[in-house]
Amino acid sequence: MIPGSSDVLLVVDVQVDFLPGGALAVPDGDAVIAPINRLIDRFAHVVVTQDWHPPGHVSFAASHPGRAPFESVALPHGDQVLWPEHCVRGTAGAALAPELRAERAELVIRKGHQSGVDSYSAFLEADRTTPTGLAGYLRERGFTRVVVCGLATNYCVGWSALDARAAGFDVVVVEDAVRGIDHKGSVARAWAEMAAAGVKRVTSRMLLTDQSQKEAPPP
Ligand code: VGL
Ligand code: ZN
Repeated sequence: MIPGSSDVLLVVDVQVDFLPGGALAVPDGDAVIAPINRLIDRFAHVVVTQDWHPPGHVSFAASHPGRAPFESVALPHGDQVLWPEHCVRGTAGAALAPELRAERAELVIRKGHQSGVDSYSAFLEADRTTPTGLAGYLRERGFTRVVVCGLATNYCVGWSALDARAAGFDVVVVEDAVRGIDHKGSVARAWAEMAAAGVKRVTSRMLLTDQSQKEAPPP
């Protein structure tokens, strides 16, 4: 499982607003930072995403008079969960977590930047037709395996993993380097959907320790 030159680490939305104290805090969200930093040290190639919304974005409950966060609304392209205002482009909350070793990222991809369309996925916007360009970038760079970590398991991580699979990549999600926004078993459902699509689930230890050494016969 040791990362090689055709592997890319995809670090999803490790941003101030998704950490404890943030506008849309993921419970225990800051716990992903230490394992992700260890992974960043081991990968030759790192891509980072940022949820990056304009003010008044369609995913904000405040943009829909009379609606509250965590309700859903029907949009022309499908149902949209409404969120507290978060990750407004250029604000402190939209910044990457300061402790994240993001300087190693070769690409930062921003998503959800159209005012009328959300994008949980790093690959395809919520209209399910507008690409972000990430699949083409990864293909052109010759990457074949995408290792996904970050926030939140059942939204941006899960959708990105499924879309990476659909785009033809081998996909691995690092279970101790993700956290979810659990709601009536939705994190477990996200893991089941990923497994059904052929997404592999590993621990960061499996990527950081050379398994071949363990299997070697004792001297
Ligand atoms: C996310 C909800 C709204 C995420 C982004 O990063 O998982 N969740 N916007
Ligand atoms: Zn968002």
